[in-house]
Amino acid sequence: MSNERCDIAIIGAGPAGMSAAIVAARLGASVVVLDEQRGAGGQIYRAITDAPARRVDLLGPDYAAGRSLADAFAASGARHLTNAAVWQVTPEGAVHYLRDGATSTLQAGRVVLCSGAMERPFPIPGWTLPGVLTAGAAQILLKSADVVPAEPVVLAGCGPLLYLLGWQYVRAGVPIRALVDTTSMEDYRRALSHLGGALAGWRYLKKGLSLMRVLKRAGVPFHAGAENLAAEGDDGVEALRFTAGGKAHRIETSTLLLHHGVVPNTQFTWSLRARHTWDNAQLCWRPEADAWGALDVPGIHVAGDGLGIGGALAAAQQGELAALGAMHGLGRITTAERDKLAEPLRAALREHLRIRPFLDALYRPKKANRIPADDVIVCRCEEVAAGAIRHFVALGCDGPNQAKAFGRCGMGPCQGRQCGLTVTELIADARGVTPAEVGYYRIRPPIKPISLGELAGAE
Ligand SMILES: Cc1cc2nc3c(=O)[nH]c(=O)nc-3n(C[C@H](O)[C@@H](O)[C@H](O)COP(=O)(O)OP(=O)(O)OC[C@H]3O[C@@H](n4cnc5c(N)ncnc54)[C@H](O)[C@@H]3O)c2cc1C
Repeated sequence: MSNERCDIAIIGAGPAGMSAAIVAARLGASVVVLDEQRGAGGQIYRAITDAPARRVDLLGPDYAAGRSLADAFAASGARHLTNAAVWQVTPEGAVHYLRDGATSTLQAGRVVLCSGAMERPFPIPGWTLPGVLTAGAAQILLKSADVVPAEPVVLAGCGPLLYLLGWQYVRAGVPIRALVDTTSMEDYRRALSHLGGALAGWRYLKKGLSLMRVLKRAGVPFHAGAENLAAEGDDGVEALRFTAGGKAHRIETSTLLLHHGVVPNTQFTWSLRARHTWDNAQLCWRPEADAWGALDVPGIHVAGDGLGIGGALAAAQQGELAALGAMHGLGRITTAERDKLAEPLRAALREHLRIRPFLDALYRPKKANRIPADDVIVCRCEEVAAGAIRHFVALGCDGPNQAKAFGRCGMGPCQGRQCGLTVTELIADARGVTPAEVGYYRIRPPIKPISLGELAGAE
């Protein structure tokens, strides 16, 4: 097994990881950035370095803005290991990864986890039918391969990414049969109490409103306040059923794209046994970290959406702050240097985060779309339905780890990545306690699927 060494290993080449690498390399560190994607960019700027001009234009200015960051990253001197799926990070700073079918290890003085966000599970009846995807998955196909659905699609749920994809589809000429929005009057009322923050972050607000205007102008049918969502079909999705404005609706489609927000990808931080908090505003777990993104596991930092959802610009500031923290931890910059460099970053970070309470309140996913009815599959790998988990609770199952023992829930190849949040909330609801009391899966490596053959063939 190769044992390459570096000062700082960064997992993820999104805005947080690229920004962290640029700062650390500029300050003289040897930096290695590992990412399973074939190019830099992360989720927001996916495939930016080889996207043709036509696609960059179609995806819009926020996507195009990633080019200068990716160029600065490429020129930074940091080493970028593409197609490198990291399957374990240890508290001692060993980073194990799989690349071209072989495993290797990198030993780092400090590790900065910038592994970003993932889409929140949206477990409604029929969500496992072929033809039901997440909006993010559909956007990945568009960003990385120019692939879009040929048949009219239905977009359902809420949140900026759903409307952004709708906007991008309109520009790409993809027919949208309907946008079914779950945001209700109650959500608008709740969000109003955070209007101050929204006005301070008016640029984000303006951007969101202009996306909606384009969708409206394009004549996309819009259903507000949708409830009781269910995908219908036998071998594949045929229609979305829902109620809105007191009426039942059924819209036929062979492609249903669901989305109600993104949540931090906490698999690494859980596997490192870092402390986590249940965030009641964003309804998800977030790792506890100090102002430099340092976890309570010495030598490990976290930055970007993996720390809590703040968006790409906030992620970039957090990446830079984590790099300063890591360089200080390695004794490469003084406390005074670190604090001086951090000052403008903190001010910019505060600005970017001002809109969050408004967005979190407005797009708070509905309980019915997070905690499903008994017949809905929760753990897709092992096909465990919500009713089975409620039955486990009735038999004395306290939390996600016991659910594994009771019925293999969360035991499949994704190791609970897809079902973890739903299982926590479902058990909390069934027991009448808080998600914090229920806890999460005890995550163990491999974080990414790896075969025994690949493991045995380790260099
Ligand atoms: C599917 C999806 C699409 C999104 N699209 C947009 C968008 O178009 N516009 C927008 O404003 N926001 C978008 N977001 C939100 C997005 O998360 C941004 O806020 C921003 O990209 C966060 O930056 P980041 O650096 O924290 O993480 P990310 O940009 O998510 O980067 C994380 C990187 O870590 C890598 N990674 C994760 N785990 C591993 C591992 N085990 N091994 C190796 N590499 C790993 C990933 O490949 C990824 O490149 C999207 C989110 C998702 C989940």
